Amino acid sequence: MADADDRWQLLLFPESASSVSGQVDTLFWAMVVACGLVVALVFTVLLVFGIRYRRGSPASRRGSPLLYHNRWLEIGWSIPVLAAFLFFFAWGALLYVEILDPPTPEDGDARRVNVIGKQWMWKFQHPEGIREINTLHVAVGQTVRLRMTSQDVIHSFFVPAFRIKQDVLPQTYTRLQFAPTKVGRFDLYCAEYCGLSHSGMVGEVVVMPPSEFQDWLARRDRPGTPQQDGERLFRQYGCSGCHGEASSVRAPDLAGLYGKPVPLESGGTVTADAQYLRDSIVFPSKHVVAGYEPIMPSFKDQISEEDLLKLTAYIQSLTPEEPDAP
Ligand code: HEC
Ligand SMILES: [Cu+2]
Repeated sequence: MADADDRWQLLLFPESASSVSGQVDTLFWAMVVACGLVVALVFTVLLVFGIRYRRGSPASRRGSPLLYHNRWLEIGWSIPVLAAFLFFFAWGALLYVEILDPPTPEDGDARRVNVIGKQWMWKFQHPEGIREINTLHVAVGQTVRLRMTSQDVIHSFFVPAFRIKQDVLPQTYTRLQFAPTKVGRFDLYCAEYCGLSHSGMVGEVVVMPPSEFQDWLARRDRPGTPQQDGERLFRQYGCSGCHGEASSVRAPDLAGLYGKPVPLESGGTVTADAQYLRDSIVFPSKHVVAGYEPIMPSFKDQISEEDLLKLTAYIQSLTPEEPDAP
């Protein structure tokens, strides 16, 4: 019976277990209170007038002239309402930016975990190379940065206890980060209807004390870090044939590229973030680097999402000490 009670508690109001969940809850309750006040006002007036002017009541219905328009009354109710909405908008926007803001060095080292959603599971790869399906192990207090993409349709990564949710899209890298503040197991859902077994696309985030997490890491096989695998793939797919130092083809040097602005042949510049690197491989003609011929072949449908994430991680690692851009 206790279990059933816990379940209800969880569904109605999940516990608060990340560095931002308290702030999200404060905003939520402030909105509930604001809406509650409006409801109370409307129903009080409704009730008072309903009773006062009920059929047969002796209350006077004449005396004051009929009022069709009163400018001050209209300004008086529209401006405060506008101000209230803008207040909640600003509060929500600031909090949203804070949740997505990259962690600063004071936050300590963030762990980069790659996430791939597919019908109907979550696949994770840790920076050490360890893979997991539907379960993500992390250490309490450490910021975790997810780089997420989908292998098929749109999914959404949702951990109610952390108050974080982000769409996971095909052909696109989205990101999400969190710093868990409590040890425990927390539900992970797909929050975007994604086909027949959408409701089965669930998992959990297991938050461990740091020392236990280190033990957990140590017990796992390490098939190779994403960077190491990416370096191998870079040769395997023939990228090094053009981008390598010994190449006779004129192709840009990828060292030092990540996070920098890239001038384009079409004019303008783009920042070489993870999404740009992915696009460069899958849709090379989308952004042609200024001063180069568009000779790079498209690798669309030839490289799996896992391998694209590894190639991206490898190219990213060619830029040392770059602040952890998206
Ligand atoms: C046939 C030669 C060739 C091959 C093979 C090739 N590239 Fe390229 N690549 C180019 C050229 C030329 C450009 C610059 C023109 C452009 O942007 O399309 C380029 C651009 C890029 C860029 C953007 C560089 C910048 O400075 O902004 C990235 C990233 C990249 N390639 C990665 C790869 C990866 C990863 C592979 C292997 C999967 C690969 N390339 C295979 C020739 C090649
Ligand atoms: Cu899904």
